[in-house]
Amino acid sequence: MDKEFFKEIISKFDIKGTVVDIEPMDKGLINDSYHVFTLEKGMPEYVFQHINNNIFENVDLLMNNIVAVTEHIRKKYEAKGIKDIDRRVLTFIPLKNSDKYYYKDANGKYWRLMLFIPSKTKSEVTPETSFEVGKSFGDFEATLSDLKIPLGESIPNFHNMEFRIQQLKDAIKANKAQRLNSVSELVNALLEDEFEMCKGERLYRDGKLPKRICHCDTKVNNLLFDEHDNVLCVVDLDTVMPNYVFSDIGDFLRTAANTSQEDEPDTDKVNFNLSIFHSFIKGYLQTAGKFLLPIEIENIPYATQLFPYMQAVRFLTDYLNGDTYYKINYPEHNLIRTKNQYKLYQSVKEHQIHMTVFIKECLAGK
Ligand code: GN1
Ligand code: MG
Repeated sequence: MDKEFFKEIISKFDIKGTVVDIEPMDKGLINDSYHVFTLEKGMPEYVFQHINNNIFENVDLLMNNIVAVTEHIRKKYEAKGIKDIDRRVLTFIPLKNSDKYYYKDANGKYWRLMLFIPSKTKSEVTPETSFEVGKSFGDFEATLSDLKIPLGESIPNFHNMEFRIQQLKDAIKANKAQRLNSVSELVNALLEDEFEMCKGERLYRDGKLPKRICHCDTKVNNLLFDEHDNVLCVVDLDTVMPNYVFSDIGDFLRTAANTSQEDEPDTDKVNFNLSIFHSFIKGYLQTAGKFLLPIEIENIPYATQLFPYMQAVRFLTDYLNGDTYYKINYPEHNLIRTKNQYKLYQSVKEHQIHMTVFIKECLAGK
């Protein structure tokens, strides 16, 4: 980390106070983040981030999305008289004398700056926290449901299952890393369920399923909590884009309701945790239930299956391509992840009827 270089870039932004120190923050696999300290008491601290434009290719679109979203949330909170707004929504800092919210350096790297929010994060959930998380992500969608500015897709086709299947098929055809032989069984098993899992895209084409503004990376570590463990703020807004609500339901449960980590090699340890499902869905329906259509609610069990399935397809695609997208710690890492997610997918499948009954009971207020 070149502090002097960073200071130079930070000085392009419209900051208050004098930068005294910059420390790396350990959050995020995709963007690198740094905590910026200022000299004067009472001046804000900042988070300085390098935006990974290999993944987010259109930084202009990305930052327009984020600014539209945060300004909308801020206005609604102000109208509601919510206090402490600077801790409840991210505040991005523009460049000096400009309406641009990112800086492109001479090497073509992109940077942004936002206010630092003193808070806690969590990497694990309990049924209690899952309920709060469900409420928060449902509320996030509800708050953005009347945003008039159209958002772009910061990663085109990010959660489009048909597109992800096509990428897998392309990877199979190219067999770049010469690994196809060793995974043919897994490939066949995944492709067997392709039609069923692409249901969302068909419902959308038939005009039955809407796209709404979703977070699309609903992990518990993308929420900030206050000192009393109440949710303060939804962060990591890079993937906020129009999508099916399935994304926000499915990706949370994929990560939080797995009884192990997504790269646990022993698949016997991988199971679907129903109590996390129950509490998340209860919380989510409390805030999102107001605007969801019956078709979205009916398909919550499908959404819950879809995400481990999609993730297995994405990990396997990367494995076949020679590990170019996800960071790996050892050669078979993506294969281990694929097997893990496939096992989770199977475990979720076993609970389909239970999930459907639970949702009905929830709506009936039981
Ligand atoms: C990536 O970096 P992280 O963990 O927030 C990926 C997600 C995957 C996840 C799998 C932009 O997210 O979609 O579900 O890895 N994000 C992007 O661990 O591709
Ligand atoms: Mg993320």
